[in-house]
Amino acid sequence: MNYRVKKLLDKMSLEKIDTVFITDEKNLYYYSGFYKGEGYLVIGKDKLIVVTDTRYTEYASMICKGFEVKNIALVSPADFVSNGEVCGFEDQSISYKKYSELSGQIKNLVPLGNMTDSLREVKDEGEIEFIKKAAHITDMAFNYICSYIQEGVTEKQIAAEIDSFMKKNGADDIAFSTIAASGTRASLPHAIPTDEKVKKGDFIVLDYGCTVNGYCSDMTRTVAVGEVSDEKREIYGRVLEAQLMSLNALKEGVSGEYVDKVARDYLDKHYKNAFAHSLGHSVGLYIHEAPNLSPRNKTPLKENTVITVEPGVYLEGNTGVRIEDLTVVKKNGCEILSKSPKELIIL
Ligand SMILES: [Mn+2]
Repeated sequence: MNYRVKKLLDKMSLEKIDTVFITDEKNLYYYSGFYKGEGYLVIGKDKLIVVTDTRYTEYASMICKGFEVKNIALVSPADFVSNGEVCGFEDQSISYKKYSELSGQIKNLVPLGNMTDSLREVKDEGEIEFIKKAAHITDMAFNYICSYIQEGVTEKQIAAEIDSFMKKNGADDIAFSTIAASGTRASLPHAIPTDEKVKKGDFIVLDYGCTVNGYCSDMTRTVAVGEVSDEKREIYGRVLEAQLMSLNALKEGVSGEYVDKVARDYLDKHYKNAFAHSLGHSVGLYIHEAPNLSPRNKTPLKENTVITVEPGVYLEGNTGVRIEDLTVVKKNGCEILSKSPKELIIL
């Protein structure tokens, strides 16, 4: 039995849950190795089952060590549960359709909250290796895109170049829709690339990442085109300073709230309320995972949490800057996985 399943069984026994149904696609992969498959897992003491359809049964038998594989057409969830058992379901992600099927068959059904997700918060060595590979491809793409960007290319063209570069260089896929926001649109933290052409004096916010073996990377850099005004240079310097200060504060045992506050207090002094989102989020099989670096996270951070540090300043109708690194929380600091330069680059 793999150590992830073992840890889950320990948690289940503490909560007095006999059997869990895992329906979340990423948790399916995390606990059984079943990548991009459809179906569900049944996990209990002496009970490790992958239920899937005939497109995947042979694959699942090869990949999911220690699991029995059942054909979804021939079984129903109730077949795996004996009378009186307490069963858990993933209430935070299950579809209403799947929930209806489960609850129609199983009496003692309880919501698991974040039990199955929370085990993914701390990454193991193998997971960190995949994330490092993804971060490396992301860095290579930054180097490439700096040679591509010039006056007259569009945001959409820039985004397409980044995406195809990453796929040609070993990424399985992009981790989320690439952001390339130029001109006044740089003030939109999650801008969608348009046909707008890059102009002299623009800032361009580039926020993108890729996946390797299902694990995501995430990085943001802001570059200037042609020339940069004193105002823009100053904003850039402040965001970089806030980012370096918060990277310095990040380590095991401090809270997400604390690290967020380091950047927020500094930026608020210079640009009141212009840092409009939280400082960072964990990254793993999902691009946004818990825990976060945010005013709402008062829990001490654990070693080997993979988390972003991404302060920004957004001035509506004017411009915006964000600088984001992907990091691993360590005992006495953090390891920065994003290696792309952070001094202001003028292309
Ligand atoms: Mn991010």
